[in-house]
Amino acid sequence: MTLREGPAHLVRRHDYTAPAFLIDSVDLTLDLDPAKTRVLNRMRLRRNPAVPAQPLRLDGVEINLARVLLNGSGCSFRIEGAQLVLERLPEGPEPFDLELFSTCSPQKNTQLMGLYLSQGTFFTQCEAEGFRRISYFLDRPDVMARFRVTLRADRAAYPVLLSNGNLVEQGDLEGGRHYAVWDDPHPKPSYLFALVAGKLVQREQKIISRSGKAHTLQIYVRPGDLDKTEHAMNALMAAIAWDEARFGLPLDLERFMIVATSDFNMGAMENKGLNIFNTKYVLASPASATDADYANVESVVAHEYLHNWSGNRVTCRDWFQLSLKEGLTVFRDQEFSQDMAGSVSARAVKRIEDVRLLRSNQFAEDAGPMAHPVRPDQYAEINNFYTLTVYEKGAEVVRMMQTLVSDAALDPLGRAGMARGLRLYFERHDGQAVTCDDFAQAMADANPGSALAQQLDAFKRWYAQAGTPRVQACTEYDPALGHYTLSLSQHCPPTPGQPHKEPFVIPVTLGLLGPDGRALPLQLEGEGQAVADSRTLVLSEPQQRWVFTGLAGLQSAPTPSLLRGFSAPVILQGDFDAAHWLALLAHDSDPFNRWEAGQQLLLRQMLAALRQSAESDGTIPATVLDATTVQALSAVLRQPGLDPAFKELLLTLPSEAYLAEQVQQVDPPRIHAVRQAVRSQLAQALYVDWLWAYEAHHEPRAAYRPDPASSGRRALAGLALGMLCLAARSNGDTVWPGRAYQRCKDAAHMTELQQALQALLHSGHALAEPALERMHQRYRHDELVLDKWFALQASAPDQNGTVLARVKALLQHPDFKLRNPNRARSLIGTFCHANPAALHRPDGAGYAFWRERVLEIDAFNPQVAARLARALERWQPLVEPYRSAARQALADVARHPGLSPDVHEILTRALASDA
Ligand code: B3K
Ligand code: ZN
Repeated sequence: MTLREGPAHLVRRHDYTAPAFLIDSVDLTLDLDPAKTRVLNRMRLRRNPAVPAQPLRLDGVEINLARVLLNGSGCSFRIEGAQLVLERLPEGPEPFDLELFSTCSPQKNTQLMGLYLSQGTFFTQCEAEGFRRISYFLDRPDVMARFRVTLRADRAAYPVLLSNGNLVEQGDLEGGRHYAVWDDPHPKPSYLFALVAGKLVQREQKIISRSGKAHTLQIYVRPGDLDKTEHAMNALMAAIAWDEARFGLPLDLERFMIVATSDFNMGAMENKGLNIFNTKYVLASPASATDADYANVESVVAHEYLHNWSGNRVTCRDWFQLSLKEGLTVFRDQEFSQDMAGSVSARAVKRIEDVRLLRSNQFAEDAGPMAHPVRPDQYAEINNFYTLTVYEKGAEVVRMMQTLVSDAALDPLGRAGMARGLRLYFERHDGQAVTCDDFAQAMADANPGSALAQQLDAFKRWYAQAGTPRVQACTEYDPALGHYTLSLSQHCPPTPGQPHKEPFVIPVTLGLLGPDGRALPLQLEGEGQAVADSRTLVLSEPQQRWVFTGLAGLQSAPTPSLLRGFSAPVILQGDFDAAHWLALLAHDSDPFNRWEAGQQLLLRQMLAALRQSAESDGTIPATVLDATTVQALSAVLRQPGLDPAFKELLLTLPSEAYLAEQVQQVDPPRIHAVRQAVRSQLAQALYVDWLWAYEAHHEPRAAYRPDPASSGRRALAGLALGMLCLAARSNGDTVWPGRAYQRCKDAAHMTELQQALQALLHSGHALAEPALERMHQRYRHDELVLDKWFALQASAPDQNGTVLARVKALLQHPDFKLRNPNRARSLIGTFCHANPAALHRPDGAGYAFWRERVLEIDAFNPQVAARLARALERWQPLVEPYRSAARQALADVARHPGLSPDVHEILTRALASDA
């Protein structure tokens, strides 16, 4: 493999050393110009007394250095690779001044790291290592400095000039230019630096916080987008109030700004006081955003805001500690969204959605060549480690801590313990750059005597060991004694570089159901009385046994409801039959496990059909689900008093990605066919139920509101419409497709339009074509809707291999823009990541397409390319001919000269798993 920047250099966690120099203050002046931006960087530095004397090494990439002054005079320096090295510096502990003058070219910046242009506006992205593309710096998170920033630019072209902190001065300059000076009172690492300059308009909101302080909140967007910012502003206000109410963490800035850009590598960025967002997570109007978009805006706005404490006030010592801020902040945004949702059932819906993502995608990551611990041990390119493991599994680790510091009797949600832990963490470490160990220690120290404090070292294996643990459950019942024995054992499969694992500390929340479905009191051997009817056991040995007593009189074994609320990120295994899952589906008081029971019933039978098809001539049985399951699902659908959003989740089949994770031999088109067969079966078998569900939940004239109850009704109506169109395909009905088409034409909002169009596309109806055409006509000026338009086509079910041809044709569409990450992801990313049956083709044409796009994108944006490269990393469990063809495609890309370190790292890992 040949690399653009020489041999890949691995950064290792154990090599960490403290910085030899510290930066007290930075005074930056930027003369903004698209072709050549001039940067004057005046720093006050001093030696770190804790570190032996050594030269100063500043990082810098693709910048032209013109001048270096030490305490105002010229000095000797040298450039060594991507570092500016200064040897002869004052020896004492006193601070000294360094002045660097350099230029960079924002208009040539296609990788969208550092300072770049998006539609004529300047933006920055500095996390993880983008600041070094603006000026030479100690570009590492444990160097925190006070920033003062002067921006100068042409007034007409860039009327708005923003940076972190407070605006302290502004005015005109000669030649039609103007300037603004921003001062950030909070010391921060360079990755939190930001600037924006361009033609923007803003929505402003003044608020008074609980403590009586006044703050100004602003959301900056392009002219014309202002009417789409109300939802984001509401979310921001809610997040501010929530963090103060739940954790006592107030907004520490007079001014808090969000700016939207349509060219962004990821979702959003938590720069201090100046969050920069992908438009996708700011803009929302009923006509252009779906319910899912509204929910995402709310949670991403909250996530970035919540970073203001978890990430900015206390940051990471080094990038291996990324989950310190990301896992914790995902946990916090999940809790925020749950609290916003309100009802027990709406909270459960959010939890189920989060777990669904974790299990279908993070578990896959943990089982593949990119498997890494929540705190990785090494990386070539840190941008490759902004992963589901660091984010979502990291959040589960924090959630388990919450469970393990709770006093179940007094505080079943564990909130008090968590709040104590966070309070101590922020008290202890405010203003510091720390490690995951520091976080766990604060949680334990704030909760002495808790299960976490007792087993802290063992618990921390969750940070160190990759892979998804399996928990095997065995049960036994002695009716004569009324004793119920639960044995749990654990093991975790090997992952790259980690052949053997130590046992994890696994909280298992559980309940027992009696034959009538009622919860049984839980009394363990040795306890004087039953404690509760739901409690948490802690599995920390390879194998453990618990005996529940006091069940005398119970003739048959209770039904165990294990891992309630998904109390740990593990795979639960056990010899549970259909009756077990049917009992939980009908009676479990834990909504998560009730949903899980439905999924397990579906999964078992889908996997059986898959096996049967693979072992026979390949035909897929038309009837996959047995009558009992169909009946049980019908009962759930019809059950009064059950939340429609919950019903929709329960009746949605396990995803193709999740099914693929359950088998050793993955045949993506076959998995797709089985899933389609089950959808058709349910469409027909529950036809009258779907009719009822649609009529009862569809609200054509209701004003759009994004709350969970309304969106839940819409979700169920949308599922029903999809099923009715699918049933129409078998029974020759034209009424429902006609109705769906009509919905597309006069949809009251984007959720309805998208659902109706999806119903046509996923039932393979010809009316999908004119509907798509209309959608394009109506929305051709709305970037975010165009993204949906491309994505809808890239994710359509493959009929005779036509999707690839369509996707290729769409690459030539005048609205397709490869350089815009959102657009590239909507077409190419969707096809490669979210349409497995279309990507994995016997002729290998899907892989050829993947290979060409990875190379094409890598030439200008390695981060986006590396993400796309991951679409084939799980080639190993594929059946032939896919397996060999996918491996060949990976090897072909790897052979290509001039790969970015980003893509190189992904390919090296993927091919290293070639056993
Ligand atoms: N911290 C940023 C992610 C930066 C990604 C850099 N490749 C957004 C977030 O997690 O809040
Ligand atoms: Zn984050």
